[in-house]
Amino acid sequence: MTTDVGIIMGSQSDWPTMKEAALILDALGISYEAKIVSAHRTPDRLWSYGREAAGRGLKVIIAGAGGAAHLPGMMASKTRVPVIGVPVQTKALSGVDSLYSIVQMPKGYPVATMAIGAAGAANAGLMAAGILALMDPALAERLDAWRAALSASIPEEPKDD
Ligand code: RP5
Repeated sequence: MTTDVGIIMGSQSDWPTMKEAALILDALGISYEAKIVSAHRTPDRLWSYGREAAGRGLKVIIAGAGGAAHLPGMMASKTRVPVIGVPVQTKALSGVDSLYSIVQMPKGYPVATMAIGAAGAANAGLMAAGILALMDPALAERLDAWRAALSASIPEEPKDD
């Protein structure tokens, strides 16, 4: 049994954000692993993770990092497995630094870049689910049900607190 999604992040401090992706994958019954892989602090780990990703059967990688956030782009340079990038919110520059570090990839090595922070991480999980659902009709049904439940939870009119 292979693991479908790799959630990787630059630091333990990214986990509260990246956990939002994991919660979505849990809710949709998608197999994943979560690993700390830092472009700067553990470059050898990044290299071996990228080198082995396709052979291990990973189908999507969700990569989150903050600040000088090189992890998603470097991972995209090392594997053909699609990489979804999550810019983690930072204290100094509110995550705009992370976003700019991830989004502006040169031609040839794409990273599908999400919004900054928790919403971006959750959407990364949903984007991974959408990709996997192309090959998995049962997952497609679960994803459709998840989306319908979200829609149904939105009231038609606002109310006072
Ligand atoms: C990045 O530096 C990580 O992705 C993290 O968002 C940021 C800060 O890391 P810590 O100093 O909290 O470990 O590499």
